[in-house]
Amino acid sequence: MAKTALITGILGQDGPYLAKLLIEKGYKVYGLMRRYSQPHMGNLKFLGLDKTVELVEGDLTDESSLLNLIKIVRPSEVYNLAAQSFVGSSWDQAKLTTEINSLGVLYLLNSIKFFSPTTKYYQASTSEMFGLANDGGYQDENTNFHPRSPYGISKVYSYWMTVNFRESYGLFTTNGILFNHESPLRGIQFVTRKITDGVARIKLGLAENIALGNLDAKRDWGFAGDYVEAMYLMMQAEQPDDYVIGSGETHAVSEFVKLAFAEIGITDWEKYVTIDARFKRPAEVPHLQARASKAETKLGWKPKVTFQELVKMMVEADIKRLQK
Ligand code: NAP
Ligand code: G4F
Repeated sequence: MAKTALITGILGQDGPYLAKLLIEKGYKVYGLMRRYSQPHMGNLKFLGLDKTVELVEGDLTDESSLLNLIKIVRPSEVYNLAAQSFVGSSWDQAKLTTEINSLGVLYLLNSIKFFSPTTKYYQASTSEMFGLANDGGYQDENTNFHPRSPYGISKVYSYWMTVNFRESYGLFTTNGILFNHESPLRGIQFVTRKITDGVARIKLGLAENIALGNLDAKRDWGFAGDYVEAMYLMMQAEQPDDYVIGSGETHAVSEFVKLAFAEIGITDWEKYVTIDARFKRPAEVPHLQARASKAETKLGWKPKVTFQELVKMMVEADIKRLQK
């Protein structure tokens, strides 16, 4: 019998990459989407998956929709990728962020506990939970949490709820604590896509500059296609556990900008970037850098795409997209 997987957040960035991987491995994949007046299938289409993933309706804020779904589908694995995932909006929409990212996880875990306790559960946890905390400049599974945004706080709740369902009820639940990962499917409001889209527009004469916020923040950036492999590996491990996933390298936003402009032959990038206070945050996470040695040792996971390759891939994809 083919394994079945339910992926929430199927229309976002990670959902389609994960669906592709699981379909290649022979899974039947269900994708949870909320109700739309006009569904946006762009990311699924980009990977040629719009006809192979079976879309099911539901919403993380609606407990009964999740109870029904788990009762009917009883998937082998649930990958909970759905979230209000944009840190910048989480101050103004703190309640909604909490309802989706925290309570939504509780509803989903309860649905599994009641109707399909053998289902394995993956929780999309995040390096934002570390916030200000680090150990000698790095973050790993033993680093304390000091979240800096309502988003980070909402994810600390879901992290611990995921651990608690494992400890209380013996469910197979696992947290992937993923550092920033990007791709041509990244939402346009996140800084990497905003930069690569802006650079592509400047190259094609469609824009003159890019307005950004804090250029000094440092992130550990990788490629989403590599990171979904880590999600899959965590779910195949003999015992459920929690893993930090990242590249181990950190770069300032300004370095990303510099490399992206270099891809179109511009070296004096400062002339094309304006600083706009609207894109600065009430509290910043200044430095993220993963120590992902546990994932390497226990899962055999390592990222393949380098930072430079990622920037190039995203700039090229945006130029191509705009030329169309
Ligand atoms: P994304 O592109 O923002 O996708 C999130 C998806 O969740 C969207 O498709 C969204 O639907 C869906 N969603 C939001 N609210 C929902 C609700 N109430 N019910 C059902 N679906 C809902 O995020 P991503 O980059 O793929 O990230 C996937 C997950 O990993 C997220 O949980 C994120 O917080 C976490 N994470 C991401 C990173 C990263 O660097 N990308 C790092 C660490 C952790 P719509 O399409 O309708 O908006
Ligand atoms: O691209 P960002 O919005 O991503 P952020 O806040 O690091 O969050 C992403 O990664 C998390 C994992 O660590 C995920 F959990 C989360 O869901 C999301 O995927 O911002 C990156 C950095 C920040 O320091 C921000 O202040 O870029 C800085 N920045 C500078 N100018 C900007 C801008 N960010 C955005 N979005 N827009 C700007 O104009």
